[in-house]
Order: sequence, then structure tokens, then C-alpha cells
Amino acid sequence: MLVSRLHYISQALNGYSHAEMIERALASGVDWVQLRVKNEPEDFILNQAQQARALCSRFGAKLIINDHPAVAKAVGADGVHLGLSDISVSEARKLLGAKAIIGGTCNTYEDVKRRIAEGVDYVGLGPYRFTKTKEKLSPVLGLDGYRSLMKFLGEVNPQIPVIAIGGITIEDIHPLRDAGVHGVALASLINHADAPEKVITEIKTKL
Ligand code: TZP
Ligand code: MG
Repeated sequence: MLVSRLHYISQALNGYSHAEMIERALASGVDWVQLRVKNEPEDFILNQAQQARALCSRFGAKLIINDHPAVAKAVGADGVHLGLSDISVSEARKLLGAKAIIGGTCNTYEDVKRRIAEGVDYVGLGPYRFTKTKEKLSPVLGLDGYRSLMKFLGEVNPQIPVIAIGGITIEDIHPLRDAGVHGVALASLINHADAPEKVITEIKTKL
């Protein structure tokens, strides 16, 4: 399975729903969507996920659901992204099947070791910088943190794609790529862009 180098993370913004923002990102060129809905009831998330599923199918994009494997199963999503306090990778695999894409968040050496041992398909490593998008943010890693964790990861499993996350801007992409990451996950940069297509094209070129 090929993990995209650009993961779009949804946000509801300026009166637009997650599904509406996802449609805007898809129309602007993303091919990998993570539906990330916080602090809402599961039936609300299910509704957004159903819309996201239809949109991603129409645009030929992958759909990953953050935090909610049951929602991922119900809508036939391509996979889930699991935080450190969500259900385990093996439980998610049991529920979603062998072909499901399972990503896992990492912030420390311990997390990296755990996620690799659990058999994730990609590692979401972060945060790179401070960001207001996530509550209870783990310690910021910065470029030095990435360099040392990437070195460690290369020794443990050089195969696993690493997706950088957290406050990433266009200027961060080359240094992150040089540190060895496979790609980036972006919320604000795409969601707040006046011309998302231009931003997405530029990111893809840099990656
Ligand atoms: N996990 C670590 S940072 C973050 C998540 C979900 C938020 C990324 O969003 P942004 O707006 O690109 O900083
Ligand atoms: Mg989570």
C-alpha cells in the first residue's frame, strides 16, 4: 500500500462543515484525507464520515478516520489514525481487516518502538512546531527532535513511512524531507489558504 506524501486533515471553519472543507481540499488536489472531528457525538462524526466517504470515492482519494475505528468500519473508510490513548493497532486491525491502513501518532522513542512493534502502516510524528489546532499538544520536537527520532527509526525499521505533523508551513518541507520524512500532514496551511490549489501544488512540488 502506497502512503501519500500529503495528508490533508479536516477542520470545520468559517461556518463550513468538515465535509465541505474536505470537498474544497479534494477539488484543490489532495488524494489523502483524514477526517478529524473532536468534541462531537459519534452520530455527528458518522454523518460527516458518510459524506467524506462519498467525496473521497468521487475524487479517488483515501479516507482515514481519526480516533473512531467503528465509524471507519461503518462507512467503509480506508483506515484509521490512532492516538496513543485510542484502541490498540491490533484491535483496530481485528475490526477493520488486514487491508485497512492504520497510522499511529508518535512523539517519543518509546512511542516509535511501540508503534513499530504494533505493526502500523505509517507513523505520524509530531508536533514539529507549536500549533493551536490540537489541544493537549505533546512536546514540540523541532528539527533536532526529528533528526534524532528519524535516525532511531531508521535503525528500528527504515521501511516505515513517517508523516510529519504540527504547525508545518511551506518553508518547513525541504528541511523535513532532508531529515528523512516521507511526507507531511497539514490542517491550517490548507484550511486557511485563500488559494488552496496553489498551496497544494507548491507542497507537492517540494515533496
Ligand atoms: N497532531 C499533532 S499536531 C496536530 C495534530 C492533529 C495538528 C496539525 O494541524 P496544523 O494546523 O497543521 O498544525
Ligand atoms: Mg486520537
